[in-house]
Amino acid sequence: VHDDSISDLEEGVISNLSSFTPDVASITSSIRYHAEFTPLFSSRSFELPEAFFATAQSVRDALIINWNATYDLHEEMNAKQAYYLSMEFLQGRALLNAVGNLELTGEYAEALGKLGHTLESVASQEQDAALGNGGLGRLASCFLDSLATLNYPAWGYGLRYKYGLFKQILTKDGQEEVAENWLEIGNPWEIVRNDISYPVKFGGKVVMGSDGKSRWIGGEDIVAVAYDVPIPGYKTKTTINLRLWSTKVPSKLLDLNAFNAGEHTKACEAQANAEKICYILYPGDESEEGKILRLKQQYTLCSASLQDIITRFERRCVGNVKWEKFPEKVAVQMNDTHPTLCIPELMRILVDLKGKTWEEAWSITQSTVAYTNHTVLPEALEKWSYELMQRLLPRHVEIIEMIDEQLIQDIISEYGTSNQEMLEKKLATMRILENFDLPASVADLFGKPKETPIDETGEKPEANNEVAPSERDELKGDDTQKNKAVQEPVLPPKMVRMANLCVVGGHAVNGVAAIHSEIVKNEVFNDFFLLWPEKFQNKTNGVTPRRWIHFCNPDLSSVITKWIGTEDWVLKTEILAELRKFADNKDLQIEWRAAKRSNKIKVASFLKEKTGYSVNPDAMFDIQVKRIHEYKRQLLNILGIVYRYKKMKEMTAAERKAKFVPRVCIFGGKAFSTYVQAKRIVKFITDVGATINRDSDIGDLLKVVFVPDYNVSVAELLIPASELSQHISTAGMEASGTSNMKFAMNGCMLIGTLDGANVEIREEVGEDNFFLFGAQAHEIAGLRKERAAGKFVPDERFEEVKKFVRSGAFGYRNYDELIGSLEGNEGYGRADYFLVGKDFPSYIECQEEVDNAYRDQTKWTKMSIMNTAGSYKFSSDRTINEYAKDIWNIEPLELI
Ligand code: GPQ
Repeated sequence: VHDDSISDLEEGVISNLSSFTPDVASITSSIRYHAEFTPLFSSRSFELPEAFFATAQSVRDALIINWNATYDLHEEMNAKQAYYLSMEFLQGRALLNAVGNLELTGEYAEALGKLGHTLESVASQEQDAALGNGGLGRLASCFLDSLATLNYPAWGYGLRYKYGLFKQILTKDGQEEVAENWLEIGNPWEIVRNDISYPVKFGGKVVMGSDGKSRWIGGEDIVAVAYDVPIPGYKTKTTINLRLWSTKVPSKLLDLNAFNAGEHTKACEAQANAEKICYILYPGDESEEGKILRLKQQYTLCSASLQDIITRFERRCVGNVKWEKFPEKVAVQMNDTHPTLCIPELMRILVDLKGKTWEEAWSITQSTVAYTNHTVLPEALEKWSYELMQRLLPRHVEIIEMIDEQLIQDIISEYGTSNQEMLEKKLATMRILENFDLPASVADLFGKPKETPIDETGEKPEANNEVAPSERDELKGDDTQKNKAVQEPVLPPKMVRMANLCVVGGHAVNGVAAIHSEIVKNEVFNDFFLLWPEKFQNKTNGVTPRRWIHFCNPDLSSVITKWIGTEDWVLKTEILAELRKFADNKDLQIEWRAAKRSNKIKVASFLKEKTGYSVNPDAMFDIQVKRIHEYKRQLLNILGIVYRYKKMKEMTAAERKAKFVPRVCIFGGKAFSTYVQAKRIVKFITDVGATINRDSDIGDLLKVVFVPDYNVSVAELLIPASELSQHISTAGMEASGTSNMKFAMNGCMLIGTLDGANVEIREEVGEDNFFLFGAQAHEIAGLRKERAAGKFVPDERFEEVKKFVRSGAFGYRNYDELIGSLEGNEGYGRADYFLVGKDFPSYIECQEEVDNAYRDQTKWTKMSIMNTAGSYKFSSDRTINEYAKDIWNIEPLELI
């Protein structure tokens, strides 16, 4: 039992549970026991979903034994521990993963068989835990799996949102969002820790105490309560902890007087305000958000987690606390800028509460925290209004101001003051505070008091001066603001740049793929890189091979194990490279294709059930699943399909058959609820599908299906069945991508640009086994300039496809805005910012190559094998080992 001593009673229970032996008989009786004693359900029947809950509870018992043992080991060894702080964990379902990691899949299947169920049907009852939006959240979950598997002393910290990511429903009008109450029937995996809670405060003011120290007083008090989720490693007892915070009102604040006087509403107000913080996951994906609630969420995560980490550190020091040793015991990783407040919060605790000097606290903080950047999109680099932050976190703002001042001094001492123009530019890009006067301490160095220039872009106006692309529509419609700006110029708002604070306050900054880390160094944070080159690193993302091949694709997994002769590849993915030796072997090829086909059959029946469309499992399954975003260019994919359809319609049936390989084009992904253009894309894809799928001339030659409500479980079904997957972002814009890795592992060919991790995947699987097209990252800025200057001459095939859409081939609604965005006319923002028109010709030519390759199934199967064989680098085990060694300095600790 964590964080306090074990009572005699609990000890008795634990020793009793330890006798839980994982044979079929004891598993059966454990499931029966839980079916009977889970008060939610009647004991007379053992039906779904009761069967799921009882099974999950029985698995949970086994996890808790290992979880406690892991905790005790960490406590006893007092080794350095890493903490991964993330606003998102996209865990998906846990049951099959847990029994698989415990190596009890066969036993549970047999036990459930005896009780009249299959493990699969029981597992399918579980709700996806969708406490994340997309890649960033799923990466955090893959990292937890690897941390546990590799026996690292490490925990995750996050928030327990009552409502996770919305459920997507597709209607005739496009996407609709419905709240999904994933906790409604209970979450069997969490353990509520009413014994572990911390106060968190907002607002109030800062006063100077008689001891000369700042004190933060008054304001709104809430309490963060821990909910623990055990995370089992694969083939190891190590079971680490994901601690999620939920918020409530401190009991002393429940207004009893008001309650007694019958004013129930008032009494509950504070409670509602506190609980609201963890009510809902912010449904954004790489877009800026400015609501107080989001800042409260971020601060709750940082404050509660740091208090918890510090409590543990102090306890493990057993009466001999040496704060300078803190970085030798604790590493904190900030998953993007969302947990940036860790930096001022750790400073506040050390200086205000633990009596450290500023210099001591700064050195401890810097050596403890590190920052991962996940995007170069300017609108996603978080900035907070200074005024708002001051209202909510007045003491933190003081601390941030001091860090900013210290940074200014560092910059001046590095560059001197002789070249004032250069210095001003540096300050303008690097300062944490934006649109601020220089602090008095340095202002006189500049002759006269000066405002720092407003232009934040420094040397690269074209890289950063853009209007946030995803916000274009919203800006376009807002005439009032435009007019106002003309009439009375307003002062630019004072902002706090969280990314700059992260770079300054941490000891390491990393990008998530080689090309992305280069862009981070040479563009996004170039001035910081020139000042502190040693801070910058690359950590190419990875995915867990357990969930993303071994468990989700058992058929292919058995084929791999059979041919390599060992199952060790699940832990040591480099062994997958041995498949290369057999890539031409006919027998392997037959087995390989059979595995793929059985996965395709499952998907075909899933598509029928979800969308009503019937698809031919012998057609090529061509998939693009990811968040809907203009930079990910689902529009390029669907326009390619429209072009293909138009060509088919111009041919005779025989010509069509000779020219085109039958394809099922599958889309999936959610659009941010206010991202108008993304929602138009969803609607357009479903409209195109509706027309093509009922066209009897076309039949099985082309089907277009949009799978509703794409989530982790849907991914686990689709990825093993895919033959071609699309990763076609405008070069330089996708930080890494992680589904590209999952597809390659499952023997799927990629069509893609030289962007994110595609670059490294192509290197590993070989150029011949990757369909490459499109402009390269270094060309993009020039192409955009050319485009804006009206110098771009579109390919006639691009003109043709746009004209076809406009002709009403798929109805008329919405298409003006969509097609207009590719032309930049009628106020639809910058002309084709994502360069769909530029890449269209090379894209459709590349798709012809895909057809040609697919016709030769022997060749295609070999390419497929080469993709799995070359995917070994993309295991999150490799990524986590790199973080552990290069950033966290932690060592594995194994339970025996
Ligand atoms: N990513 Cl900043 C997200 O999913 N959400 C975000 O808010 C940000 C980044 C993604 C990014 O787009 C992908 O390219 C990465 O593969 C992924 O993070 C994990 O690094």
